[in-house]
Amino acid sequence: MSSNATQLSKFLSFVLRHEPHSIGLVLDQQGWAPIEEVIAKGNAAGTPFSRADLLDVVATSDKKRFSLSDDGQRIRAAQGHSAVVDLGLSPREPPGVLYHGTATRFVDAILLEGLKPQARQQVHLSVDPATAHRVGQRHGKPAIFKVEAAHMHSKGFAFFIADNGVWLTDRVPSEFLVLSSPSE
Ligand code: HQG
Repeated sequence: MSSNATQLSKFLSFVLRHEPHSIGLVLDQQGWAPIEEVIAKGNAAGTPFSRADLLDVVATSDKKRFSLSDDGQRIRAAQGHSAVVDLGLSPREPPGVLYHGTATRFVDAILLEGLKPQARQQVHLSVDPATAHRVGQRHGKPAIFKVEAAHMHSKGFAFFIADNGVWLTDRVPSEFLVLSSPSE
């Protein structure tokens, strides 16, 4: 991704996940916004980009961060929201184990309190430890938790899969967490 595309991706993440009002945008209940409106309001707010630029970011996003509606008229962030949205995802049976990457400085608190969504709407979980490692690195020295997802599911916790394959759940109590050893 070019540096311009990276900047546009960050801008779109900011408005579609966190602060749509910062450019006068209103997301619908499921987090969608009309593409034309995102372009017009983004440009008016000082971030110049075209429809082609936006579609390029959607197509090349390494984590498939953005989804287009079936009619191609609307865009939303696949996950990561702090804005209150209901993505309308159906509960799904998770794999036996999922992974959560964090930073070592959060480990003690997580072992005590479990995983909480913090500023986001849900806890984000990865299907493999390598992805969790990359997520954790964003915060500092990475630490990886195994999440006993199937066990949680059997106890009635709901899991969802975002459009880009990231698993979501409301919280993970610490009894379902196992800290991975660094060699794993
Ligand atoms: C931690 C990125 C202390 C949690 C990624 C994490 C993901 C606690 C941090 C998506 C805690 C929140 C989300 C507790 C959780 N005490 N710390 N009880 N419970 N935490 O960024 O999962 O690149 O909101 O471990 O790839 O890191 O932006 O969540 O370290 O999919 O597209 O609190 O964002 O995608 O951090 O990342 P975040 P996350 P993008």
